[in-house]
Amino acid sequence: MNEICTKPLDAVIVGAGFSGIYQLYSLRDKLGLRAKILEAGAGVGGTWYWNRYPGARCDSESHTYCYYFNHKLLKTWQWTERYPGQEEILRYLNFCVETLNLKRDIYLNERVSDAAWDDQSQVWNITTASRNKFTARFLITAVGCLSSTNKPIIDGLPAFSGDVYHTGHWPHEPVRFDEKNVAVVGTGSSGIQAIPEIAKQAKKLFVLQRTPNYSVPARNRALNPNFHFEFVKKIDFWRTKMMESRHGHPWVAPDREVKKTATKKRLDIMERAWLYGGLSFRESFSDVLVSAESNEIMSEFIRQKILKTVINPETANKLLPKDHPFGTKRPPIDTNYFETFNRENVCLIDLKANPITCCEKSGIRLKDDTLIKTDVIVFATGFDAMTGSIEKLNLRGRDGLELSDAWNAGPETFLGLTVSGFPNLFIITGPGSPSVLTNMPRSIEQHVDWISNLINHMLHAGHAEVEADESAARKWTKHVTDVANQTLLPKANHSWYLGANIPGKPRVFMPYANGLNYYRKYCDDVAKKKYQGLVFKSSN
Ligand code: N01
Repeated sequence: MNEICTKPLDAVIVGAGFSGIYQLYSLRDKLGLRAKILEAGAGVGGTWYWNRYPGARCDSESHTYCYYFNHKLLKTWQWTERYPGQEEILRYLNFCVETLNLKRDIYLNERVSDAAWDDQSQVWNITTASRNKFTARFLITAVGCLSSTNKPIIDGLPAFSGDVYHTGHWPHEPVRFDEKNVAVVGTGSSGIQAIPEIAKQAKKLFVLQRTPNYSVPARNRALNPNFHFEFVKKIDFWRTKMMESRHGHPWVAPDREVKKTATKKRLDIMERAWLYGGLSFRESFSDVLVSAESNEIMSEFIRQKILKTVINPETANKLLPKDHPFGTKRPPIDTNYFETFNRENVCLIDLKANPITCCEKSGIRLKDDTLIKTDVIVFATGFDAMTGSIEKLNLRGRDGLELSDAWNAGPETFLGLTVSGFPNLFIITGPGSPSVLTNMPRSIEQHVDWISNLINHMLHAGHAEVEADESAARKWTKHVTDVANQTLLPKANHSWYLGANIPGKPRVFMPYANGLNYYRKYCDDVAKKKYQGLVFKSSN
């Protein structure tokens, strides 16, 4: 444990995941500032520190899911699989911290419990759960978009005598399911990854599904050792390709529409993309997220794949996603998800037809009075996404304004990065930025560079404070909604993109849907125009 620094700092960064690590490096090693990370966990890694459930794996391809800002990191680290698994990503992030010599500026086991802006001294006063206090001129939240777990409130759950886990807060000790009956609640990306792995071990696995989900095969594979050397030779090519794309992945949808492509041709295209696997399937055409007619053709293609894969027709029918267009909820990619329902030890329960009424000592009771006898319940029920982890920091801005009050009707930001009334606060991948719609490391590097350039600008110009102009933030937030409404994305009215998975959360489409390429140009333009949309103030 590092000795706690009580001297005033230039910056406190909250969180030691992908964003916090690069932000610390940028402020400390590029700008020469005194910066520290406060991290709630006992190790670095963020998402990849907490999400240790069986099958946890990234859905971005490994050579794209890493830092690009440092050639040494890129050259040295070699990924072993097409999609990196949790354990490998966590090792990678620890390797980056070691290589960049960042450890001494990261305080672990320090969960920020509140932070208040002091208008007089123009600093943030930050307190952690262990009652340590920090003062810093800049406060940067790097808490991730999917960190605050959503565990449903079910009557009687405390009386359940078995083990209860949440995929987003998985124990560090190995969890064994052998000879056990297991119930998994939730079939989002986490459930879809965990279910095939748990099914291999459990005596009996009950999958409790509320909404059937689309999923595309990942087609993970080991990487040929030459892959790394070829990739490193063309780093600039890969970087440019990703930064000029909509989603920060190294592909751009060709200029062709599903509905205008002849039936045989579009089937061939979809078959090829299905065989190749992964998220690029969605990008086989340009209009999947804007034309309901085109989307339905692709959605039906996936439904037919499910019907062909799952042997029991009743189970197959229950698995068919029908109430939202493909891609309007975050599309999972899987390894043998639908195939798992052909195993004799796996039983699918349709919670829409037969909801959970309560938990009892020995299991989960359903509306038709069935008792699912289980030894373990795994909640794969997601997160209070995008705003949950930021609001948990109990931020108080100018005049004691609480962030949860400022965001009462939904998050309002300028570019997803700054909030009016909260001086010198920056949010990495905040609501109103492309974040969760993109390959995260690309969005993170763009955010960190932009924030660091702005801080550098302030240091040179002698500004003491910066915050979003109120009308610029309002305008940006309206633009975020308008852009989403031009797509099919808000059509999945139970999606966490809209906050709909959390009871009482305002229904606002939170990520910026216009693409990383467009967003990046917008941010650059704001900087070029002397940070139009931001308000600066000098020292008191
Ligand atoms: O969470 P989710 P997740 N009773 O919210 C169900 C990223 N990620 O952890 O659809 C019963 O998507 C809920 O049902 P419904 C990725 O961005 C990435 O799986 O709301 N069920 C749904 O089925 C992803 O999108 C990777 O009706 C309840 C499930 O639980 C995000 O994290 C891997 C319920 C929650 O799905 C979140 O994914 C994993 C209740 N009360 C995660 N409440 C990769 O990189 C919720 N559900 C591959």
